[in-house]
Amino acid sequence: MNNDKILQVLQTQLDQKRYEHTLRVKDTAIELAKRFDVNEVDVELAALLHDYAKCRPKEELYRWIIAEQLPKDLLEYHHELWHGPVGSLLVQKELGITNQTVIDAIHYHTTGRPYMSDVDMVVFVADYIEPARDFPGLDEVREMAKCDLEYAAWMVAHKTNMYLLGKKATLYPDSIHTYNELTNRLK
Ligand code: DGI
Ligand code: FE
Ligand code: FE
Repeated sequence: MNNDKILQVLQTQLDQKRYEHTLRVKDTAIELAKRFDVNEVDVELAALLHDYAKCRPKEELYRWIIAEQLPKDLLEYHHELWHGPVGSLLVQKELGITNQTVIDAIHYHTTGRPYMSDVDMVVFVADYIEPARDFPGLDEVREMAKCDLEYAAWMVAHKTNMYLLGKKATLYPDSIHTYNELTNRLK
């Protein structure tokens, strides 16, 4: 399936707001891939598909997690965490995607994971810094993303976890493990 066809599919899967976010993440991710010499073909496909399941009803996401080989502990955490893992499954089932690097980057785009691949990190960072985002402290992440991909990914993990702690949300284990592993790497 070529990327034009994928854009057509995304128009049917996503609402307008999410579709436009996806296009911005794709452009940002390609820019990062060029800068840090990461496989642009994998990055483009992963960025295009990262929120593939985002607009599915949470009841459907729940059913996929129950029915398929996905981590069951997701169900004990906020449903916002479900669209990455389920999306990684549905792009295989519905679009025939077989590239494991792409599948993993979609799966882990919300929480990250320890030992993230370069493609994982590019999507993780691009999703956070795309031009329409407006989080506190975002400019320093955008600056870091001009020179150090690992450090920028650390900042995303740190800021996301701080934000969640600030509102007394629970942290999914992958979110904590991502932060710990990136912190150790940067020491
Ligand atoms: O899908 P997007 O909106 O483009 O972005 P995303 O997939 O990175 O994140 C969606 C939300 O998930 C975001 O508001 C932060 C939240 N999130 C990330 N890690 C955790 C989390 N929420 C909880 N409860 N626990 C986490 O560990
Ligand atoms: Fe997402
Ligand atoms: Fe996103």
